[in-house]
Amino acid sequence: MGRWVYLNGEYVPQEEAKISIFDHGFLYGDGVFEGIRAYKGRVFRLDEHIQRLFRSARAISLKIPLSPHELREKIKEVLRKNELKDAYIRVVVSRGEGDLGLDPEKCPYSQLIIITDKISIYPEKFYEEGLEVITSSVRRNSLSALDPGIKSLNYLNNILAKLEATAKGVSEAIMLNNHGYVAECTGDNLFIVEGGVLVTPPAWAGILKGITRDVVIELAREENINFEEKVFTLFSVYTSDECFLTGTAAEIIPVTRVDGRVIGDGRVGSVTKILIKKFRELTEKEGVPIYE
Ligand code: PXG
Repeated sequence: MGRWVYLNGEYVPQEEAKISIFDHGFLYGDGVFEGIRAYKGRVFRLDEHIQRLFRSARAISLKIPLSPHELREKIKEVLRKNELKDAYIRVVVSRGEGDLGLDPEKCPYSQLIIITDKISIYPEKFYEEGLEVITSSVRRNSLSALDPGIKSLNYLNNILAKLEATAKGVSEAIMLNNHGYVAECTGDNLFIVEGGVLVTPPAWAGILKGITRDVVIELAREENINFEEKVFTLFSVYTSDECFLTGTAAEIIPVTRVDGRVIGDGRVGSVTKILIKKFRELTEKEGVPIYE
């Protein structure tokens, strides 16, 4: 089904959208990206995603060839051109074409791509019964090597953990940081509930600060759910009352089994249920309109 892709200032049919084999995004994973979602004609937390993209780019000294405002308008334009209302939006900025060496200075033009597609949602069963996850033997990148706060095109760290998850027949894996504390999952942040308190690792534990994570923290405040950002180990996960993951694609997804241990009573907990309900309500009413 022919969709349009935005590629460096032009609209190209997606099957004809090509980038150079000398692009450093391809050669070295040198670039940044965002995964954004639109619900019923509105883009959810668009400005937050754009802000994170610009911050990721700044962290690697990468120039984005549009202003945040221009990018915002372009994203809406691509969605309109493809007549999408519920969509997954992938914005990719790569270092662009250079030579075979590492030097980013040899790449004069960064490349900006906006891909939009239908969203493939997880089966409703996962939200009702919870997901089983494992802990990966692959540690999350250390803050001093490649800060996980940068949403870079270099996702091999996460892919290695994902391989382990799929090899064990599950769809997500918990990644610990170099010190053995829980960081996050391969494409989702992690929360636990212990003694009525909602807990998630802080940014300095070495995580991507998820937009969905921020929304959950906001919702918890509104619902008077006690919340704490702190580091914890797998022991806290195994002994938690509730556990769930958050991400743009997954939204809020309950976890009921970790490394073969049953979490809480094995059913989706009450705090998780409230947050899922509130999150869904928010996605229905909030967001930047595409067609206005
Ligand atoms: N941690 C990591 C490492 C991520 O990549 C999240 C947390 C959640 O962040 P947001 O802002 O989405 O709440 C992510 C983002 C996919 C896919 O197709 C998902 C992400 C990245 C790339 C692809 O499932 N998740």
